[in-house]
Amino acid sequence: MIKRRSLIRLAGPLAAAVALPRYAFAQGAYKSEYKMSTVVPPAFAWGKGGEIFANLVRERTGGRINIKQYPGASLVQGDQTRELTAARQGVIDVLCGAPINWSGTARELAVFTLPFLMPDHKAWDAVMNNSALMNEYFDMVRKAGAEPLAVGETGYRQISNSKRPITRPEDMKGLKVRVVGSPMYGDIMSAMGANPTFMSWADAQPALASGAVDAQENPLEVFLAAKIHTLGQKYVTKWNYSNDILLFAVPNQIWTSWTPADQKIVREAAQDAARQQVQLVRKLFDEDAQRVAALGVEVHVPTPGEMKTWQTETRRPYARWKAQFQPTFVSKIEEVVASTRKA
Ligand code: X2X
Repeated sequence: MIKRRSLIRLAGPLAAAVALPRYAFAQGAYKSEYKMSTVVPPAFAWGKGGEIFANLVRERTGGRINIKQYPGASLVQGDQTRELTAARQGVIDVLCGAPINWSGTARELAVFTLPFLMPDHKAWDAVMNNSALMNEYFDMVRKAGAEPLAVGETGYRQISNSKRPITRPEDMKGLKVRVVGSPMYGDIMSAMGANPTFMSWADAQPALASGAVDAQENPLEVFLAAKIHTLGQKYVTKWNYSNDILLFAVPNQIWTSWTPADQKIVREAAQDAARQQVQLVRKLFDEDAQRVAALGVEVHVPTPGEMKTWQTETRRPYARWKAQFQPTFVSKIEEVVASTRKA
């Protein structure tokens, strides 16, 4: 098959030369289906964000842009760390994911997950609503090969385990903790004396069930939706140590194939979906400790003193990873967060 898209790419400069609107050519390139990857399905708030987005786009384009959701990162055989690479290669057409998963491909995009960087939603909102900051971040996304459309929230990540309540750093010693494919999360767990093991979300659940690992960290809405308590996880500590954005983005080669009018529709749909998704996550966050406790899980909410200890424990990996991301950008985030502490 002759690649229609490569013909169109050739036609692009020609079209510009004869002053024809480029989209007259691009329009022919529309696919019958745009494949969107999400790690979790719509039963989870962040999978739901993807579903809302796809539905809005379908409605508002009259079906011209038909986004189909593939949960379980199934387009990359469950290996969520390959999502961004697959998007660059044309295997994934739409991203609705947590950049922490793409640390191996575009490390700097995971900057928001630095430990205890944004201690609460007040800090989080101040950062996300700071347009200068977010424009700078969006430029990093563009450099990584995708057009950023909107950001939602995957949620504050909490530790759970099968062995004992975690209230002090000593309690972490020797615990085998499953983490996602982010070396930073591995460093954080090692700094606390635990033994991190990297595995995908698909592999994590059997590993918890068999006892191959003792612990995991995820937002409690994920803990609830995936029924992690049935996998022997009896203790939860709600320490809000890290929170990632949910990034809605479209790889450049797909983005530029759409008309400006459709780009606008898609961007607005992503923004609307992100807003709804954040509302969902926040509502769940407010109730999650109670709901998890109702399942017979022991939930510990750290005291302010305990929170200070956790922050001290993660100071070293924080400094190391701040240097690995873009340190000046991190400093700007820190300033915005600090301004919310005074108010
Ligand atoms: O794999 C995980 O832990 C999950 C679902 O939270 C992510 O995709 C980062």
